Amino acid sequence: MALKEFGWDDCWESYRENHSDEKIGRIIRVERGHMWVQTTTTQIACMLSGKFYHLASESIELPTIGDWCAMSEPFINESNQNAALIEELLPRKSWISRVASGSESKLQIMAANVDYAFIVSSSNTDFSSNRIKRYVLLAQAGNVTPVILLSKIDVDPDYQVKLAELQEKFVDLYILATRSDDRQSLSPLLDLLVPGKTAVLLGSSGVGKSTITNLLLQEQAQDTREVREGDDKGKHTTTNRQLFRIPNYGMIIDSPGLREVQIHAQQEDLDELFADIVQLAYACKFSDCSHQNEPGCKIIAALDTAEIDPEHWQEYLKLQREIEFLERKTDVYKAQVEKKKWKKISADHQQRKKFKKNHS
Ligand SMILES: Nc1nc2c(ncn2[C@@H]2O[C@H](COP(=O)(O)OP(=O)(O)OP(=O)(O)O)[C@@H](O)[C@H]2O)c(=O)[nH]1
Ligand SMILES: [Mg+2]
Ligand SMILES: [Zn+2]
Repeated sequence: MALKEFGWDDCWESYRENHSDEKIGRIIRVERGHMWVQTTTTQIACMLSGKFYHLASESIELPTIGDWCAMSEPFINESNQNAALIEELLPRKSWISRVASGSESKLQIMAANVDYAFIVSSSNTDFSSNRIKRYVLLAQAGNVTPVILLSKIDVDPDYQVKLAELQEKFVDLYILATRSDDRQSLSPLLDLLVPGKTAVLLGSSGVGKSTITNLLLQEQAQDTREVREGDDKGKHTTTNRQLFRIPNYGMIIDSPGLREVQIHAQQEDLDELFADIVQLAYACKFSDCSHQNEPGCKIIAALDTAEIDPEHWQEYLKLQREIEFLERKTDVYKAQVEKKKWKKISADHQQRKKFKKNHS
């Protein structure tokens, strides 16, 4: 099988000079720390080489689903399987990040080298276009094209209202209403998923990500489970991350549902949630007021007269610190990616110069 069928792109071509084809592969399954890599000839169980061990478990430098990597010579592991070590992580062209669980301030890469994020939200009482907005921003921040899927429309007679709201809010985005009893409702996704393209399914537990995976693959590849009665919450049925190739089309990654806290907020969301504070701050005497001790500060005044609740204000400050931290982290990561690209480009340039010199 050719690497291109798994999404290999010319941007990584220079790595093929350093590693033979059979030692390059894409991570297609991640389950409780175990990984499987697809190469041109086989799927192989992989462990991380020592150089990754000093990294913390939430590090963005750890290989993840969708990553391209270079491996060691294969060997036989303790369960008598063919195995290899992942020795090098190839630069990512795109990514989906989240806030690592149990931490407010660490970024983790959930999926790499994806072209589309299929943001799934079911058409029920839990529907929230603000949550969808967060996912959209998350995808765009990682160079991924967001596509919105309004799922389970068969159980919502009013789904057209939600669809209209989405179309109005996300004018430039592709939005699709889907139902699991009609596979045709998903066929526009296949038009996007031409061979070589990869999409990742994102959304809360129970919205139907694995159901969509199975419908696209036309087989029962992933388990699906009833949602909880009463509040429509899913049961975190999917626990692994897996990349599937759709025969004659591109690839789809199914992953566990995300908890809301793990989608990091952006400044705009904050402003929407704390419109009262934003409005007051706008009226402060100095436009760069820090709301600590400046004269003419409307926030201090409002706190004094209890017009705003101190807890509300503290919550705002806390979220703002968090957002600033995450934005800095994301910027650092982006800069690293750019630098790597730049290094590679200049290395290519040097090589070409050398080649010219030797052959002229
Ligand atoms: N009526 C209806 N039910 C659906 C639809 N899509 C999925 N379901 C049901 O919703 C439940 C949850 O679907 P899953 O595909 O397991 O959801 P998931 O997003 O993969 O959930 P996690 O793996 O927990 O993240 C299952 O019982 C599905 O049969 C739909 O379009 N209509
Ligand atoms: Mg699932
Ligand atoms: Zn102020």
